[in-house]
Amino acid sequence: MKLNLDQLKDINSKSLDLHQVELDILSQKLDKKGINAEDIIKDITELQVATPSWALGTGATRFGRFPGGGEPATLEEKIGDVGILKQLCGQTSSISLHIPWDVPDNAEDVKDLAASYGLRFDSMNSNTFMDDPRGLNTPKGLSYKYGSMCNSEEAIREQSIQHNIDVIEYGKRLGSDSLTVWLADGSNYPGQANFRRQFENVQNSLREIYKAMPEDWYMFTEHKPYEPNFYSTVNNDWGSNLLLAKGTGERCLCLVDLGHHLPNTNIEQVVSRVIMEKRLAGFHFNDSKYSDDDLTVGSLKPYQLFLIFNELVEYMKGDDKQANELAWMIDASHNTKDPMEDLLQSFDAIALAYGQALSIPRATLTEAQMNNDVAGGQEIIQDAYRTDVRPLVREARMRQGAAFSPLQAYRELGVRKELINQRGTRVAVTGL
Ligand code: LRH
Ligand code: MN
Ligand code: MN
Repeated sequence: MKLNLDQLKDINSKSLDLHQVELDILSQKLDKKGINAEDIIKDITELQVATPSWALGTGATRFGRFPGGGEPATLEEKIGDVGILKQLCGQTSSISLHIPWDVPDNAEDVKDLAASYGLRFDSMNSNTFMDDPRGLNTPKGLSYKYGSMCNSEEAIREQSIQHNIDVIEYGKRLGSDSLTVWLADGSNYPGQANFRRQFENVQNSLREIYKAMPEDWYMFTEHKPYEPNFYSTVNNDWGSNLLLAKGTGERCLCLVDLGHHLPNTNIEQVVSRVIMEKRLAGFHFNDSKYSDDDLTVGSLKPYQLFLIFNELVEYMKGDDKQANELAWMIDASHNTKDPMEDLLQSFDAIALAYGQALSIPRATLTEAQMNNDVAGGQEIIQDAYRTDVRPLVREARMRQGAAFSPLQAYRELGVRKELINQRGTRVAVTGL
């Protein structure tokens, strides 16, 4: 299903006059702070965030699942859904796959189909945290019950290395250029495993996979302190992640998933440290209250998201070219929302946080910091956070032919209803 662009234009035109007034006022306000609204609009347009293929169907908790209708059942349909999201918000132009949840057997056709929607393939995710019932991630038929790369059994370690190499092969055919490795490896009880031995096994396995990557590929390692192992995980925090990345190779970088931190962790500071070490890969955006809740981006801690973008903007506006290569992705899962609506809200939250961070007068902030003006520094940051940058986000969308308010347009155009008409009330197959 492709949306009719004229319809989007018609919907926008209803609020065009008011938008223009709001944009003018905001541009003047920013101008007073020495900030050019046009620059922010351009930057917002350029920030493209990948959609994960597993977020297009209704998620679940371990207690149940409440799927809606019209969900995509095949990779082709998932690509179609991302195409719709792109048309609506203009903020996503790539899709990230999890093998074996979405296996592109016909990679060339799938690549062409994606290209017809203006989409490419983002980072490839391997999966050694479950045993696929079809055996698609267990080439030797062995179980990952006690871990994959950390496993005490060499054959299982070899199997997980092979699975990752298989994922790289799929990715090569799809035109991807990175592999994301998140490991569930760890232990559930003290005494179950030796921390050091597990870490060394993982480190050695990552090195083997790294050797199998094409020379222009990157490996992203993703840390997480708990779940599904609840006593220890091997790649538990940013420090371990950094050790693994450095021990693996130059093109191994650290991915930050916003839900993968212990309560009250200062994530923006973690981001700053990893940037300092030139090892930031990018993000899995989501939000959480308690743990890895995978809730809609910016739904609970929008200020934290803004502060993270504050660090990122400083990095992106600096001299390091690597900052232009960051991998942006949403990693959310929705049990009680239409997944497409949730994704649209997530894209919106990202654009707003980015726009707000871009509206911080950096030189003035540095001056306050250098003068130990504590209250002054806080004022500058909070003034930017309290600035309503929605007119800039709307303008960025309009210039791309997308909708002022993607969620509203999605509803007005009856997209879900149309998808239910086409696909029926069946539900998507995802691994979550
Ligand atoms: C692990 C994780 C990781 C997986 C995804 C499904 O919690 O964040 O990125 O690939 O969830
Ligand atoms: Mn993640
Ligand atoms: Mn997660």
